[in-house]
Amino acid sequence: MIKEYEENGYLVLEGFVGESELQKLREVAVQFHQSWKQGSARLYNEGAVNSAYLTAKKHLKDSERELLFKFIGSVKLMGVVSSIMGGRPAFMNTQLFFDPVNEGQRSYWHRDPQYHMSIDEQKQSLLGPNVVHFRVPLVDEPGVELVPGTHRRWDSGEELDVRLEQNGRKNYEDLSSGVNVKLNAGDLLVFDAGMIHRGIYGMGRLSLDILFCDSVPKLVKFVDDSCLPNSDMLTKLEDASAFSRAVEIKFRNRFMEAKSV
Ligand SMILES: O=C(O)CCC(=O)C(=O)O
Repeated sequence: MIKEYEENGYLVLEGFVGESELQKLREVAVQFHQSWKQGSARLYNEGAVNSAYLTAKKHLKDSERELLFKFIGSVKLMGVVSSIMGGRPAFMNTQLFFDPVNEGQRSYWHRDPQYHMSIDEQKQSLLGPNVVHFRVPLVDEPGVELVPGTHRRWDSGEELDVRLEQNGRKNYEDLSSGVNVKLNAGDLLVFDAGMIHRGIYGMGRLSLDILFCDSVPKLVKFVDDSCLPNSDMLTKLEDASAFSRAVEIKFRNRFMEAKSV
C-alpha cells in the first residue's frame, strides 16, 4: 500500500466505509450542504464546486459535528493516515465536493499550492512538507483525474502550459498523462495535494474530503480554530492525535508570536 502511494502519489481503498456509517455521514453532509447553499447562494450560483469547514459550528449541530469528529478520529481512518504520512500527521480541514450549478462548467487541472505559491516555491514544495487528501465519496461518482508521480516530479512542458494556461493552452484541456480514477460510495481515495489533478463533475457527486498535513507551523497555521473539537469532544475520540497536534502547534505558534512582539 505504502509503496504504491509513494510511487504514484495516490491510492484507492475500495469499500473503506460500510453502508450504515456512510448513511450517517451522508445525512450530515446533506444537512451541511443545504445550510451552506443558503448562506453562500451567490458563490454556489457563480460556479463553486466545493465548500469547506464542515466541522465548524456555523452549519451543523454539536451532535452532527461529533459524528464527523468521530469518523476523522477513528482508529480505522487514522491507521491509514499514519501509515501514509508517517508518525505525526495533523488535522487540517474538511471540504465537500459537489457538482457546479452550470452543467457545462469545465473542470481544471491544478496543484493545490499553486494559488498561494510562486513557481519556485511550488518546485520546492515537491520535497515536502506534505498535505494529503483523504476523500470519501458519499454517493457513486465519476471521481478524480490524477497525473501519477507528479507529487514528486515537476510538470512536463505540456502539463505546465495547460495547468497555468500558457502558450494558448487552457486548464480544462485533456492531458495525455492523466489517469481517470472512478470512485464508488464508501471508497477512500488518498492523494497528495501537491500532485496535478482535477475533479470530474457529474452523477450528483457529494464527496467528503479530509485534509491532513505534516506537523509544521507553516501548514498548521491554515487550520481554523472553529473546526477543532473542544477538550470534551477530544476525549470521546478513539484517536484524537491529529487534532491534538493541530491544537498544540497552533498554541505554540501563538505563544511564539506573542513573545516576539
Ligand atoms: O473534485 C474536485 O472538483 C476537485 C478536487 C480537488 O481539486 C481537490 O480535492 O483538491
